[in-house]
Amino acid sequence: MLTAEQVQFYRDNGYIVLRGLLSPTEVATLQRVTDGFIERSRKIAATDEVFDLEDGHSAERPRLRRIKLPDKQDPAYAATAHHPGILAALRQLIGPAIRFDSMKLNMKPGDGGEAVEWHQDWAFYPHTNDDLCAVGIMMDDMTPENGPLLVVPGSHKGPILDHHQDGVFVGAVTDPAGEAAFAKAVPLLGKPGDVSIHHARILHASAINRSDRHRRLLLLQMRAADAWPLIQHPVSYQEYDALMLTGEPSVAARLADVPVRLPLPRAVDRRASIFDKQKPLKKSYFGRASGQGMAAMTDT
Ligand SMILES: O=C(O)CCC(=O)C(=O)O
Repeated sequence: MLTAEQVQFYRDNGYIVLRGLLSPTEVATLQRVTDGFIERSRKIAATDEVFDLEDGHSAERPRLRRIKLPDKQDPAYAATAHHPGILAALRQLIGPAIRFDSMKLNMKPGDGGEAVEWHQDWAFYPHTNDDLCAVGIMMDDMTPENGPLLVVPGSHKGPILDHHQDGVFVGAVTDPAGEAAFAKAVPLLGKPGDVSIHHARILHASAINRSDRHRRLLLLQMRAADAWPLIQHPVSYQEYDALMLTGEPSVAARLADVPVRLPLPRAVDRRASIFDKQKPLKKSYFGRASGQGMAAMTDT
């Protein structure tokens, strides 16, 4: 149960970190399953439907940056969407009826795991109202060095910045106005089992992993049941209904006065990972681990 102060903090700032929401046993299970995927990735040479690999990945030095749709890959991941502590918090933050959207496991291997450039999730999937958030389950220590999530407090109440370059959606803020806001970012540090929740409109990013250890963050995208997607419509009503986690589904979409920019036209397929969507970016905020081809605006 969140306190009234915690709920107000989320409303004002657009994020919250909840300590120890997952038990040590629950986290150990996720870590063990994930270690198994890292081992399996040694046999994979190129990004596929499950494994999203950094350049330079090899059997000797696996560079797995994302497990795609982890809920479809192992029941331990799928179970996190039904976690009672997470659902209880979400009921207080976005309402009694909650629908699952999707899940991803972002890895950032040690010694240079890739940055995620500044963006607002809302720019990727606007809905009829903005009671949407991403739940981040920390599977490792999140430290200043290993590329923790960075968020700009209060930016969820601001505009949706331009995520287009040369007229196509590139999944990262290209509006120079963003830079003043990025300077106000705070890192979401924590321990395995801590959980962050950030609003779909908040400006966020994460830097290169400069430690020698993994930084693994399981991200669950959640939405109020009456928030309906403005694009990427569900394949069927039945399938959409099956995504309900708690409360009653509704066909009465709630319309809110929210800023919307559609992520169109697209530079790459909409199912591509954020790493591939952001690849065409000419100007990187964090630079590239390899140092090739990009001038970093800052080096964090
Ligand atoms: O893994 C991270 O640090 C951030 C990922 C993120 O924001 C995203 O995938 O939308």
